[in-house]
Amino acid sequence: MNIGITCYPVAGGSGIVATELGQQLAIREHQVHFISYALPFRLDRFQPNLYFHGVETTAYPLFQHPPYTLSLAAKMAEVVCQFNLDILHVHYAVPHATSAFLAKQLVTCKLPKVITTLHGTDITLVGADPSYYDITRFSINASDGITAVSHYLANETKDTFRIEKEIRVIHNFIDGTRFNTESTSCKRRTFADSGEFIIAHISNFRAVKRILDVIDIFDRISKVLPAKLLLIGEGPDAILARRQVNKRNLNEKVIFLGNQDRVEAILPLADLFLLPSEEESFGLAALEALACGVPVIGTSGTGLVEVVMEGENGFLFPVGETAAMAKAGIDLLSDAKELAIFKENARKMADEKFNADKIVTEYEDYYKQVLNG
Ligand code: GMT
Repeated sequence: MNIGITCYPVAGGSGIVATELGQQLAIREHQVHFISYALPFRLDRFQPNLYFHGVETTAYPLFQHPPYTLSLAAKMAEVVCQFNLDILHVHYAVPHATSAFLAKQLVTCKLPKVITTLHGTDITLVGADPSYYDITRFSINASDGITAVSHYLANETKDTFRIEKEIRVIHNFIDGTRFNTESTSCKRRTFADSGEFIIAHISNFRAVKRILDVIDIFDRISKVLPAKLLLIGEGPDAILARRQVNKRNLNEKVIFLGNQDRVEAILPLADLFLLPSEEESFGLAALEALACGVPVIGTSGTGLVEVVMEGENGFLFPVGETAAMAKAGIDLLSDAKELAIFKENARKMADEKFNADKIVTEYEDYYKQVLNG
């Protein structure tokens, strides 16, 4: 198939899933065309069957913000006809599904099928904002196919946007050749002294990730057990995190690593991963941790329930229950036998349920269904 993929090119779950899907589809000999304003994060090496088309926007004194949605639609239409695309697969509804709808009105060649993959905040935060609600609902409904990364998100979308069409659930996936218990050449001593546990968190440091909860959980754990906290990622709340670390005198114990494009080189060193988000449609970062053999503590009532198996490879608690999260972390880290079982379960489950082969086949099958529909 000839497939166009649009995503946000920056570090973040939706862009990572889109990029890795494109790379896997190219391995399966589909022709994959990325259309975005910059080369996606993790699309960092040449690969046969994979192409990138940059979207240019023009500044003009009248524009407070150049209208990217329009430039993207025009570029999509151009690439559709030039490369005979069968499918335009857009990741993150706002504004990509709208651009794809516009592109379909523009093309003068064979019409592509538009598939929109919903990732999370495009529904729960941005799309639900009154200023975007109607256009997001319209654009989702106008898509030929809709997928969501969890049952939790599919249900949220149906409830919030009153969508009656089928929303196919296709979970996030993991390339086990990259993310595994041996995917690092780093030594534990790079970050921690002998006898210290390593606890990790990865996110875009937005409010939804509740970074202060991450620090509070770690603070409680580190009062009982020797431990270091690795904070990976950047974002608006990084400054809050630094202030909180200072305030709690945790400077010696917390290491800010910023954005990292090879998190698989760090994750296998960790003993525990924290993701106490307010909302999490799936939790790709948690899956990456599990694949590297790291148990997860996160929030219940989110899509994490589809990733973390309570009492087997992690624990989930209601949002904000940091004392209970810390206690679960302390109990697990204090029991070497149990911790080893959780680590093994984590790796095994990630590999069995969310391996790239299985999930990419689900996308391929869905493409075929939409093309024939
Ligand atoms: O986690 C983020 O805020 C980034 C966001 C994105 O769209 O880039 O991630 C969302 O998509 C990921 C990939 O499908 C999911 O695994 C994350 O759970 C989801 N984030 C939220 O729902 C907060």
